[in-house]
Amino acid sequence: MADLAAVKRTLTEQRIETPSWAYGNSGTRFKVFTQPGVPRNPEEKIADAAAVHRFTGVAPTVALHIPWDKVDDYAALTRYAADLGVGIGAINTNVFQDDDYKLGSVTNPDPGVRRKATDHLLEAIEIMDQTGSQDLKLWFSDGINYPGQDDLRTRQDRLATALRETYDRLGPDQRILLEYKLFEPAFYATDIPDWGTSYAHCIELGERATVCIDTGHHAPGTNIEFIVAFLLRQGRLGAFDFNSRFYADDDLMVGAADPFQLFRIMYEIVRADALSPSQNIAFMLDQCHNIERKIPAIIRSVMNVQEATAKALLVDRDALFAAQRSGDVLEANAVFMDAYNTDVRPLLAEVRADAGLDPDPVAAYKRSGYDEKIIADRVGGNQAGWGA
Ligand code: AOS
Ligand code: ZN
Ligand code: ZN
Repeated sequence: MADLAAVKRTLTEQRIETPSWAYGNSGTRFKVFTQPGVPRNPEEKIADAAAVHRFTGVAPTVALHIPWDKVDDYAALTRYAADLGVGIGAINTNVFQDDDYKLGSVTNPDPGVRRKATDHLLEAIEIMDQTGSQDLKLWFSDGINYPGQDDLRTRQDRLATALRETYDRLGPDQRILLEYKLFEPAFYATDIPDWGTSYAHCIELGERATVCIDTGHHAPGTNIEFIVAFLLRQGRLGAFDFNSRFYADDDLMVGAADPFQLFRIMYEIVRADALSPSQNIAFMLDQCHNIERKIPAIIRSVMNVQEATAKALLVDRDALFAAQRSGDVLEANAVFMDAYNTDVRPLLAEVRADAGLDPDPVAAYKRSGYDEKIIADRVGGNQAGWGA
């Protein structure tokens, strides 16, 4: 049996990072639906992230995206966040939004565009110096649409050159989170399409380069928990971008489409003792709430991660390992499924009550009046930046 007191302690220590862009308006390429009360500036996004933290107690950092969250004074923004009870987390870069990047950013055939893109990555590290962030999150939309459009191998060389320059600029406590994505916006070949490509570049760069797994960035049917287990074993799992998907990069609430997959992922984390903040794995959300209210959706997402984690912690590992060693296939599977099939909501309600929180964060948020207040106060909220 899992030790319940230890499970509760671990759940109290869990940390989940929310993304600034999830608080803004978003949509698909067909339509961005605006919502009343959405943030008009980075400060208001941070205020919403702080609200999520107040109700959940486990979301103390917010990831920024440059230039969507560009301000003149990042040290002041960091102090503003601290006053609201949150910290600035990963700095996300954007080398996909300018016309210049039509043929790629750091892999573009034009050296001038490559320079511009790399300079943006270096600028993001300067911002990290001011916010105290340790994580530089890199996602490249780079790729090609047609066979022969550009040289696949040369593009890898260009990518490696830009990554090297960026890595060499990192401070001693900073690291790279290198994200991969199978396709979109490039439809034939993406320059970092999978975890293996990201991992190989990380190995080439050095130990402060780690892989970021966005759960929506795989081919259907990919066994993501295998990737998690593999990268953890190699010490190269840096972060998650959690979300869920039915088809492609849907960016829906994590745990909504496939809570069982989320449980299997969290089991590998627990199995590797990698949940504690001291293990330095950033559990981030990367979601868009196109049709639902954003703050309660983010609270729900945080709770979904907590529920999957609680179930993973409840796996009776002694019994599981014993069944595995003896080759008892059905018993091993039964032990695993027992944990998954446990209703952990009462346990999490207790964990929250013990921490002085409302046991039902979504209901507490609804009662709080925060939603009504932002709707009244904020007129003319901004789009997150894009519709993905
Ligand atoms: C894009 O598909 C990726 O998931 C990115 O991580 C992210 O959504 C974007 O870069 C916003 O920062
Ligand atoms: Zn992502
Ligand atoms: Zn994505």
